[in-house]
Amino acid sequence: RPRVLSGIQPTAGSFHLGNYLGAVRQWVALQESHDAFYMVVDLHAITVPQDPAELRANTRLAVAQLLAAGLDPERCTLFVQSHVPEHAQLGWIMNCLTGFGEASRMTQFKDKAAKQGADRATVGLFTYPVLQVADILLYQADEVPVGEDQRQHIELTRDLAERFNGRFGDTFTVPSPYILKETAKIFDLQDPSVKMSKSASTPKGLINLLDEPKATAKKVKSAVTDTDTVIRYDPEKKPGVSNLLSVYSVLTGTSVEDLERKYEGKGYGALKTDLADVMVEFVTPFRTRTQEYLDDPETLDSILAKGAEKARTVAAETLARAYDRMGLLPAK
Ligand code: AQP
Repeated sequence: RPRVLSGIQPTAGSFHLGNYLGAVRQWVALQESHDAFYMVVDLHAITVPQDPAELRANTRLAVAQLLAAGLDPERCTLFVQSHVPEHAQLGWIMNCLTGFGEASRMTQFKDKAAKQGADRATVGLFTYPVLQVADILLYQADEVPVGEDQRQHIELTRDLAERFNGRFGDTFTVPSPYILKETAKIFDLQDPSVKMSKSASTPKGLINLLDEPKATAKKVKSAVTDTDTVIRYDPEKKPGVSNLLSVYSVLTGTSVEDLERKYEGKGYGALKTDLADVMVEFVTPFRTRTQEYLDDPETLDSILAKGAEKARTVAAETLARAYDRMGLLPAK
């Protein structure tokens, strides 16, 4: 079985629709066909200021949401990044192979640093893409299911894997991104020229899966479209409508062409009302299931303990090989 690995940050509390459609949904599907490793990346969450109690609560909440979304601990390895110390250890090795200029070109860092302000952005934020490289290479992942915004980081991962292999001998699998075209980038409902994002979206443009379903329906109904009236998929000319069609299509398993036919001659209001219903039907049981997992912290912790143990077995073996290849003297 080919191996997949991916992670999600516990920063925001609720996952948003972009996280779910761009990444988590694929994770659920891939656990059937792949040897799957999925983690909550708490070490990435501390690259920006955070509150300790909130981080702890949000880490559990992220795990509960992953289970509610359909991850099955019998079919995948689900763990918390900081429970596997090899991430930080291989992260350092990768830092030592990354050029300063190379790291400076990461657009996500530039965006996030700009938001923090130049003086407040940390070195951790600067090197977080390199930690992500280590996250992936530790598990010898073949594929990495992510949204489009992560493509540059997967490219960096490939470059560093090849660099290490070239210098020290074959050690790491060179991974490929697994990005589905339809859901690669879900856009802000109020500004369909930018991606839906926890930090950049306006509250009205961001669908948090754990929000009150009624509030979610309202956001869908007030999504920005255009002054035309035709319901047609055309991301260039009609980004708002196209975004709604993509979401609708994926959540219901109906092709975009079928949706275009269904709404021929109908107005945007009809599309939005129906999509609002689809969203409510999706988020209502998701919220209930998330709460059920949160109410049972012992089960959650035992899932994470087993996950960390399985993850460490693989990670420790890779790290030992990398240390050895680089010439670090083994401890006796
Ligand atoms: N709008 C999106 N469309 C498709 N995929 C998306 N992802 C995020 N936003 C979209 C994917 O979700 C996964 C987990 O993301 P993360 O935990 O790394 O969070 P993030 O990417 O930092 O999420 P945000 O909301 O985009 O945060 P900020 O505002 O901090 O930049 C990833 O696979 C990501 O591609």
